[in-house]
Amino acid sequence: MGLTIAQKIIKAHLVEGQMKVGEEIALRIDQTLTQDATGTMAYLEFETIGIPRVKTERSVAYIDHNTLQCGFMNADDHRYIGSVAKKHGIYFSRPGNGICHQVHLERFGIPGKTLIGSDSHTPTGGGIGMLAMGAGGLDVAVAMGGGAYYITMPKMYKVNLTGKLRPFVSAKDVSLEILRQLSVKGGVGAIIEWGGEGIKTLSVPERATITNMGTELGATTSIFPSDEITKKFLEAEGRGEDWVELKSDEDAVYDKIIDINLSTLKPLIACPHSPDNVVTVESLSDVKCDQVCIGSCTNSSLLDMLKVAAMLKGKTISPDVSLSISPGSKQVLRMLSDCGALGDILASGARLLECACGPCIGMGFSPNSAGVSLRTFNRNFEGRSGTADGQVYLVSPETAVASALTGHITDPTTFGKKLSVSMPRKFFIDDSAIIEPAGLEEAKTLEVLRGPNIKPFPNANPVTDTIEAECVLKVGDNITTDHIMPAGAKILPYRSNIPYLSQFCFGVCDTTFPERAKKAGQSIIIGGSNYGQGSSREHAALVPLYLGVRAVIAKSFARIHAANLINAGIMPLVFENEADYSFIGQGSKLVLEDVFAGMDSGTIILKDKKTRKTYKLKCFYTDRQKAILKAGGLLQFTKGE
Ligand code: MIC
Ligand code: SF4
Repeated sequence: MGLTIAQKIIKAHLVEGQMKVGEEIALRIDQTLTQDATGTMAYLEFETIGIPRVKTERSVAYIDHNTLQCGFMNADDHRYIGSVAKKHGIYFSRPGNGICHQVHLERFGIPGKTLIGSDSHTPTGGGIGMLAMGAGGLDVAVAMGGGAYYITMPKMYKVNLTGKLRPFVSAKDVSLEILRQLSVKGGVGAIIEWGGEGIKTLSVPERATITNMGTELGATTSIFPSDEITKKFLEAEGRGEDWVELKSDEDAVYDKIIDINLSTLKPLIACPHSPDNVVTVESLSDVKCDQVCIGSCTNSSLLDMLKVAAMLKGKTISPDVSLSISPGSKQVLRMLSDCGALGDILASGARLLECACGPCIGMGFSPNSAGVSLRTFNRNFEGRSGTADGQVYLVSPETAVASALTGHITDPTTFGKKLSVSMPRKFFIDDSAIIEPAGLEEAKTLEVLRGPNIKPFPNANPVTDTIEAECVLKVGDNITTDHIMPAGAKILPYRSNIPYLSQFCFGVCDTTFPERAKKAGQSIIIGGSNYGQGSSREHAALVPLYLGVRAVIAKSFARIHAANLINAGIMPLVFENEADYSFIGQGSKLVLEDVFAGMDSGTIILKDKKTRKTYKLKCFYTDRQKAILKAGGLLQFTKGE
């Protein structure tokens, strides 16, 4: 039987397990990336593991999420990451150099290699044929130390593209179409391979937009073949020698095949507050916009920005709209500036922001109260923009510009004549903001610089055979890590300070949660389906751990968050009978009985002390995961090995 592209890469990197869907497999990791918001924690964990030099082929530390440096906290954390990187063999991409996924694609990504990153949009690398996955910081720390990365062997889905996108319909619309079809849960447990004749019409940045948003489907990752188009892209980056061809076998078998005809797609838009809440742009043409933001790791490539500039050229944006542009990297900004396109953007009345995540993670540019914000980003979860009642819609750069010009949501296909924008044959290469690690001898003499913002980790809490705890919070379906541990300008500077962060835990759902959890001592959270979707931030597990959460019982979990809970020593448990969800209320006093035997049998019994009713909970822990939970988390487990 033939293999898919992902199966081929998995096979070449398999260090443990069998490639059978649903079984745990361990992979050798070639490359890692971190960003600042998850990076401090990941490097503190790496230091605790105590390996002097990274064992990967390439590890890169990016600073892109929080570059504002308001106060010492952020600046100290950046200095810490820079110094730890230099000492331990990690490349350091300085603040301003760009968004990790964009820069990694440009300067470091290699087809056929495995990459894990402490950021959920790491699958962007699938645009050049990498097996690139988002992971918790601790998993990245272990991989930097040469340890394997454990995942459940995914199913294989294939999307067959035919036809060609019409003018003003773009790769983002392809992402929104697949989200419309599959929903934010549709990719869970699967790797999505993109193929068919239609992919020949898509450049690397367009492919990367699509793999980037595969994250919103809950997929383990997404991948394109590495073909002539990939080769040209790498050559244009001066890295032609990194190219290898990658394609699936003719007789590869897929668990699901989806057909999309690019020629029939219309501009689409995801309405508040979920990326799968998708309708056509034309159906919302009477909605006024207050703000438009163009950028993020989804849509900040040079190609995107050149299209934006071409549409804005000679025009002025609506006086009622505030437009921000964040190019994805210094390379993009420099090339925009050199060819004059930046001038066209600025002359339209747009504001230029730094080459960073910026508004995407609520670092400024929050909309006005109840304001309508159109964003070329990948997430529109409630409150993420920094404005609690902000109405965020996700769109393509083309729809964003058309709407910024008219002041209301506008289908860009009504815009007029076709744009003539193409990829350059050579990119401008300037790696001056990437600092190489020190050599072995120098590294020994270097000191790691720590600021007072770095506070100790929460104490490990090994799983015990009986756990008595109160249900302190009950939430519904699709709870995101932005609900559990919000980000934004006020909170992000404290990503190295779990006690401080804890005051904001679940703030979007219930501001009284932190106090109640502390008072309860030990607690349990009840969730609906797809609990913990969204980001890879391990803070969404470490902070609940700090507040005394021992288990989360849900209808189902998102992949990275379930792994982060186990890594933190918190048990993710699933209702055997989903209907039981409705019988447990906030305030219930609960007992998990015979936990160790239950971990082995796969069923743990939950008892409600008041009603004396019992419920069956499923747990699918591997031996390794059981050992991690009994050790009180992956860090303790790894140190004790
Ligand atoms: C996000 O887009 O939600 C983030 C911010 O990039 C996160 C990482 C984080 O919370 O630091 C992600 O996607 O993993
Ligand atoms: Fe940054 Fe937004 Fe991409 Fe996350 S989704 S990496 S915050 S640009």
